[in-house]
Amino acid sequence: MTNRPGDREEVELGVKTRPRTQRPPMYKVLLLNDDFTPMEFVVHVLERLFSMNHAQAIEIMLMVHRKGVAVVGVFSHEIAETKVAQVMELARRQQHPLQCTMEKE
Ligand code: TYC
Repeated sequence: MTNRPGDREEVELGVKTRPRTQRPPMYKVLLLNDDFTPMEFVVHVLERLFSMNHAQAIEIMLMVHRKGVAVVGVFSHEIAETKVAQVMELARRQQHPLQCTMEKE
């Protein structure tokens, strides 16, 4: 027979235990606009580090250029940190002031 609320067994066992699967928090990687980094360099970064095709990379670069910021990907904490570091390193090497950050989704 099935238990009804208030039945002895359910009272003893307590509220139904639902197994919870823990999903790791995800992090947005954000690219910030500035007045100096060349558009072609930003497109190159998006293609190389964020696996975008040329058309997608241009579209996202222009979104950053117009709006000031855009999400360029969502990753686990470790991958997001690596992406941010890679963007900053490529920019630093070319002496561009491009900024990239991450935030919890
Ligand atoms: N605003 C830059 C320019 O006019 C282009 C640019 C786009 C820079 C996106 C940074 O994240 C950026 N050359």
